[in-house]
Amino acid sequence: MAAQLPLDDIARLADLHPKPGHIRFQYGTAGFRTLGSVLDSVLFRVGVLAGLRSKKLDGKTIGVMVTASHNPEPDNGVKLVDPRGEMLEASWEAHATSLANAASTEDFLQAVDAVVKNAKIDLSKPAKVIYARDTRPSGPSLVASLEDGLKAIGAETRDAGVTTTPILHYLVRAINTKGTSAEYGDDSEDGYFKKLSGAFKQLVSGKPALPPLVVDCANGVGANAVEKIVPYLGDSLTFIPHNTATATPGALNNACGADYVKTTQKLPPSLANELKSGERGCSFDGDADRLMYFYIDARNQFRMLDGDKIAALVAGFIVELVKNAGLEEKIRVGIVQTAYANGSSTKYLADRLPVRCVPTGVKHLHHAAEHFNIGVYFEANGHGTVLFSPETQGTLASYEPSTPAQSTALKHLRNLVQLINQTVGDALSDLLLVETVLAHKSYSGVEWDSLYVDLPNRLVKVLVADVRAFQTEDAERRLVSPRGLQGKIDALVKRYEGGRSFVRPSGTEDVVRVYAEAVMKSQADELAFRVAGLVYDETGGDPATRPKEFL
Ligand code: 16G
Ligand code: MG
Repeated sequence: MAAQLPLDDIARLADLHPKPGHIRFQYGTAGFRTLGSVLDSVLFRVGVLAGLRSKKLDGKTIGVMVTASHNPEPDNGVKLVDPRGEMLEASWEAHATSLANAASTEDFLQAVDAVVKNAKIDLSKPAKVIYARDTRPSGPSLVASLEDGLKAIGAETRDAGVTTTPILHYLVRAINTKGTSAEYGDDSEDGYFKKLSGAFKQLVSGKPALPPLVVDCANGVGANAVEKIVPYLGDSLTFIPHNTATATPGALNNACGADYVKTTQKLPPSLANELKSGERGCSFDGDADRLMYFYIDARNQFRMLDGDKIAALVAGFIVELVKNAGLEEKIRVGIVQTAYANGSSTKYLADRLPVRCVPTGVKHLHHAAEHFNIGVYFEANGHGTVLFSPETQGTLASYEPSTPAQSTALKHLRNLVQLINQTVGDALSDLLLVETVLAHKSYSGVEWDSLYVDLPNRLVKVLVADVRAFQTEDAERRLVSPRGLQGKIDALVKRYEGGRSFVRPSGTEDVVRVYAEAVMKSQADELAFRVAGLVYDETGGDPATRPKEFL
């Protein structure tokens, strides 16, 4: 007889985690994310779902990360990690949403049964799940709810404790590739730190050490990772960690971290006296999968080096190594960006490399990057990584260089494969990557920044009656609905020199986002607010209550 669902166990435990009545949950770009205090039932159900996902994939280990990234401390969230360490396959997002919204235990059992049938899951397969959480106060109780769900479905579990999102992704891939030719590393934090630091030390060996690097840890779990990697790095790189108060209530992501830097385009106030003219620093977000750099220029002004600048720096370096290794005929390097990429970065990169634009969200960038031999992807917000296709890794492993210069470049490329966390954006791995390039090029922030000059830009959010009325095409660069609105935006944009603007519904908040750039800052601001005004008027906003800044 085919294996059955343990309905009694599921029902008994599900009763302990009832769904709050009036909330509708949605597995979106960032998994489930909302106030931590209302997520108990969601975590239980995600536990059951993770077990089913593992069974579906023949007992491969699935990851579950409990985090709300750069959101404020009262928020929390959860997302699943597929066996190769990548985001949950998109077709399962609907299963997650349907389980999360079942109104009662009985409805939940039916929803589980429907997923089993719909996804044709063989229940006799084992279920294996590894989970972790960030430093949020709501984490422990949410993990307990998750554990109940995993117990209900009979999963074999491993608790990775408090760690960063990218370390959890690394562990998932390391576990699932153990003993295969694609072995990713030892499946422990120690394995991760050894892999990254080992490659970094080789890459910078013989280069003069860079000045110490200020790291803003957002008062989040990245602080732990930074502290732990220090002994592995030895004197190859020195950190000056800041915002490491992971136990201080309310400190997480508060006036610090990568999202603060990107959205305010300012230095976190806590670093005000830490950086002198010419010095560089960087910020992680709350779960350490985003990285923003910055420096103080000769006029004592803060200068931001965002994901686009990181992409330009890193892609340039990799292209040069591929060429120096004599592999440019064999290995095609490409870039993936979103509509948020600064227009100057797109121009700079497109003059040198193939560039693709995709919708916002890591899964879109990641999949597009897989189509290149080496795919570099970064969102402007600092989330990104570099993917080396399996064939390219094979080429790098077997290639016989014919000159000493080729041999050196090849060695660097092989070390980059080890240094870069290819499962997902990783602030720590990306930091080491940036430092590698700076060391090789003897760049300070100034030279790096001068690769191209950012166009001034502005991001605005608009509260509208119904976010779902906004639909886009062309990688979110154009609106198809509400009908007629795009035409008006086009007409407005034409009036601004170097103008570009787009409107898209957020995947993580109930708002519409408006981005604009232009040659002058005042013009970028004006364009953003004018477009926001159009959005507001078009969609049933009462002109009398129209926010004043929308001109
Ligand atoms: C999430 C995404 C990030 C994206 C952001 C957009 C992942 C892991 N993270 O944080 O890539 O830039 O959402 O948010 O996919 P928005 O839709 O609210 O603008
Ligand atoms: Mg994050």
